[in-house]
Amino acid sequence: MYVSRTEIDTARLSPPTLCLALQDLHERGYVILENALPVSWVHDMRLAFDEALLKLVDGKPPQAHGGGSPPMIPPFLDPLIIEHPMAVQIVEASMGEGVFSYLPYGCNTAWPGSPVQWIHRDSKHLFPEVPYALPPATLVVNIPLVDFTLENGCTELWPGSHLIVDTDPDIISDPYTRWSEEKASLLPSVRTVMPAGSVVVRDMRVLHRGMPNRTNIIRSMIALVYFRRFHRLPSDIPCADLSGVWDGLSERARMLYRYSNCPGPDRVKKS
Ligand SMILES: O=C(O)CCC(=O)C(=O)O
Repeated sequence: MYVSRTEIDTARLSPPTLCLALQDLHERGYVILENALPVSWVHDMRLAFDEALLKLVDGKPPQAHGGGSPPMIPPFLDPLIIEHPMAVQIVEASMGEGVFSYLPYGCNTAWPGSPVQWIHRDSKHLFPEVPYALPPATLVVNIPLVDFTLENGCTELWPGSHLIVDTDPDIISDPYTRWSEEKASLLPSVRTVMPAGSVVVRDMRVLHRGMPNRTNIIRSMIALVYFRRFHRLPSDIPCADLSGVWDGLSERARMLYRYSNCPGPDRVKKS
């Protein structure tokens, strides 16, 4: 969707644009903000990523899809990547404040010569046992660093497929079975033809696949995963500092109480 000059300059979507973005995200399963990032920024970032990605494969590009992470140093920690204001605005409007992510983020890379991927979901339904789709619990933000075209393998998506529920948990638990191929065959798909520097927010349950890159350029796309807050403890629960006793707890206790033991910003009490 189109983002106005004013929205880009103020780094904030207007209420009507945000409303349309959320409608796309919830109905189609993704929203694309075209040209959200400055052309010169994208150009420089692409060069830095190409260099970092090539280092990860020792200068020998595999003819495959890859998911390497760049080192978490400048320029890869640029706020326009790790906290893109309009992406975060959409993510928070959809999943609530207090969403969280992790570093390093990834970079979906269709190396020249890469083949077609399996159709898959990146996340399951949070409650696969209920016969209806709930709002998203995980969203991915993608930033293509090159123009995405049919020739260089722009991603194929099945709009609306995040809403498909399947009451057989054995089938839905494996995204790489024929289940996804069969479901996708019932729906029309789209290709994400879009300019470099667009910002995509996608429900991770949407069926999708990487497509063949028939060019000699590296088709790179930044990928950051955001989680809904309820995967963590509510921030207003007072927690004991367990650092002195942590090592003496069982593995199961450490797993059960893993968020109690990190007195980071997430544990700061709300004033
Ligand atoms: O690189 C692509 O086009 C698709 C990436 C992908 O399959 C994924 O994000 O899970």
